[in-house]
Amino acid sequence: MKIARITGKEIFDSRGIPTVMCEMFLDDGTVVTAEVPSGTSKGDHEAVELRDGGSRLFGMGVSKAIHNIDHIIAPELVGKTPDVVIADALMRRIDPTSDKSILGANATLAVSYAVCRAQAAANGLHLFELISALYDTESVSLPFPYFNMVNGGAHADNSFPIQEIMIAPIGAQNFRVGLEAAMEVFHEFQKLLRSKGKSTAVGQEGGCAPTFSSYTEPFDLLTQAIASAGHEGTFVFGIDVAANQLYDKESGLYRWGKEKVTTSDLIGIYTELFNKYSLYSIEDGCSEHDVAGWQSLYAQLGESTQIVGDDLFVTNIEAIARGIENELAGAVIIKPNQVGTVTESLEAIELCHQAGLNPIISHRSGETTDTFIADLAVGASAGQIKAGGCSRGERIAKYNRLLWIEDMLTMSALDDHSETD
Ligand code: 2PG
Ligand code: MG
Repeated sequence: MKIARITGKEIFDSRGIPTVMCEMFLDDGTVVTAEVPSGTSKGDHEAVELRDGGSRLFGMGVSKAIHNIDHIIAPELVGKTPDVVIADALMRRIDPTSDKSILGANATLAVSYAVCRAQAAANGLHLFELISALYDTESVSLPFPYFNMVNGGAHADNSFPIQEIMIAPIGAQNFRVGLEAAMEVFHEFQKLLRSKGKSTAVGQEGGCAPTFSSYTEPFDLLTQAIASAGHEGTFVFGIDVAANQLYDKESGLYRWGKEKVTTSDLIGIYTELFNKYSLYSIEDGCSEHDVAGWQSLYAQLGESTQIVGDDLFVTNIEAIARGIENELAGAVIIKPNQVGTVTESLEAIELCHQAGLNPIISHRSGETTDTFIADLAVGASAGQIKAGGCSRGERIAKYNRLLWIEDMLTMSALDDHSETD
């Protein structure tokens, strides 16, 4: 099967901001599509999202990226067999910059995702099976999920300093059971907020975003909601502080509510949260510009809790390698749009696995209903995923895809079992 036509399209993400879609036609009539996400709180060294500038759509249009798909990338791929390793290598040759600033990572990732789907279709594989073959995994597994319950920081207007409070079903025996329990907690949490006269409106990632009286209040309310849902002992907490957003490079201080705090004050807050609640994972606890802060955070809490780098690493293998060398973190957020191709995302996952770091596949705050990351998490057996809250279609789409994959894997395990009986 060969690629017959590729077109880029400007669509909108879950925030109402333009993003890129790629439509790919194969010569047997198969059509696949792919849509890319976009972040609100970004690392300084993420690959470039090409935007038009000017006044249309506040300068956020992506027609330049679409032009690059239609007129630069498509002519090179049309007539060829869909092969993501070859396609990604070709795009990296056309744009050898370290940040994809020529083609735009929004253009390259849309094509990279679409080529994967086309290659899977051409070979009669599910997307996660293709990714598993590319990554050479011996067996695939469902990821351990982090469900976003509270949105703050740049993802909401509630002045809550922590961008995300997540709950993770450590006691669930499979993905479906964990998701069901999280849904029950979410509804109990909304009920509780309502009873306290607080808003149940959600932020960008589907977690609630009311005003809280202290930084510990949401943890107390969530603990109560977990108990009312009958799931005591099932969940641990994860947070993404997205501390880049709180950091002042001049003073070296962090904004924490109305206060300004030092790195060691901040680590003190995390230690308090760790001691009081089951804080299992802390993402971007320090700014990427506070490397000494990362070192002391990891040295102080790295043994007892998962210290995760997102803006610090931006899915870039050189940055991850520096993190390993300098002992900055024990886990790495993997966001394909931070690097711009599936191949580079898999390289980053591989480096983590080799070095004993935990890769965590992640959505962005600006999402579409594209579910590629669900297949990526399973196919590369990444181990963990964060894909948003228990509301908003673009978040639930990923969880529904994971439910579907789990069912497929269960059915095929049952089939294998009955064949050997
Ligand atoms: C993050 C992400 C996703 P954004 O910081 O981890 O939760 O947010 O896409 O805004 O960077
Ligand atoms: Mg983050």
